[in-house]
Amino acid sequence: MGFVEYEVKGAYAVITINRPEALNALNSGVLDELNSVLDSVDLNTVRCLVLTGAGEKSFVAGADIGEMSTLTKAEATAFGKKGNDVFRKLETLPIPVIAAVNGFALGGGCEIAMSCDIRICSDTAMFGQPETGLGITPGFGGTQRLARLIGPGMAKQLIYTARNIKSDEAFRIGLVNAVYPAADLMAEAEKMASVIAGNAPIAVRNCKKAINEGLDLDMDDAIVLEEKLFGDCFESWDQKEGMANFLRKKDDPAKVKHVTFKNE
Ligand code: CO8
Repeated sequence: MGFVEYEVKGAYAVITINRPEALNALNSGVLDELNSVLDSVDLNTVRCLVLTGAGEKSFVAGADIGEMSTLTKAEATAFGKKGNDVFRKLETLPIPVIAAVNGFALGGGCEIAMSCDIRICSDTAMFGQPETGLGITPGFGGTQRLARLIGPGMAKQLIYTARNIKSDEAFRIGLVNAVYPAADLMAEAEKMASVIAGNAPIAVRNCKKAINEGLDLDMDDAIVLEEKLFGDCFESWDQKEGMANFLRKKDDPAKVKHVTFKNE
C-alpha cells in the first residue's frame, strides 16, 4: 500500500489519498488501492470514516490526465467504470463517510467528495468539474451527483462553464456543509466522526440506507422503507438500552449516564 493510507482511530478511521506529488490525482493504482482499503474496513469496529488528501494543497486534483490522455473509447469507458465502481462502493458502504476536503477537489476529486455522505472543507479548498475544458464529460458520476446535490440548474452551469469555485461559494450553493480554517479541518472532521461513532451504529447505518435508497423511490415506497428500517432497530440491544437509559434518567437524574452502544 503506497497510494492510500488507512489509520484506525478507535471507533472511526481516516483514509488518506497519498499521491501528493501529483496533487493526489486518481490513477488506476490509486483506485485499486482505495478499492482494497474499502474492502478491508472492519465494519464490526469502525463506525465512521474520514476521507482526505495528503499534503496541504490538494484533496484530489482529478483523475490522472496523463493516464487518460491516450485511452481509446473502450479503454476510457472501462476506466470510467473502474472509478464508478469504487465510488459507488464508497457511497453504499454501510457506515457514514465524511470528506475532509483540504484543497483542490477538481473533476474526479469533486466526484469522490460527492460520493461521501458529508462534505466539509478548508477555506483553501477549490471545487469544480473542469472536464469540458479537457474535451470530456465528467466520468466518475459528476453529471449525476452534482445535479442531485445542488440542483440541475447550478450543476449545468458549473459543468458547462468548467469554472472552479472557492470554498465560500461551495458552501453557499450547498456543495459543502461547513468551511474551516485549514489548520482546523482534520480536527473538526475527526470530532464529527467521533460524535457519529458514539451514536447507535445500527440506527446510524439504517439512517444512511433510508436516506440513500429512499431518494430513489417515490414517497409512498420511501416511507415503507423507513418503516422497515425503523422496525429493525427494535431487535437491537442498542435500542433497548438507549431508551431504557432515557427512562432511568427521567426517574432519577443521578442515574444519568452515557450509553456505550454495542452495535448489536
Ligand atoms: N492528473 C495528473 N497529474 C496532475 C493532475 C491530474 N488531474 N493534477 C495535477 N497533476 C500534477 C501536475 O501534472 C504536476 O506534476 P509535475 O510536477 O510532474 O509537473 C503536479 O501535479 C503539480 O501540479 P501543478 O504544477 O499543475 O500545480 P499548480 O498549483 O500549478 O496547479 C491545479 C494546480 C490547478 C490543480 C492544476 O494542477 C490542474 O489544473 N490540475 C488538473 C485539474 C483537472 O483538470 N482535473 C480534472 C481532471 S479530469 C477528471 O477528473 C475526469 C474524471 C472522470 C474520468 C473518467 C474517465 C473515463
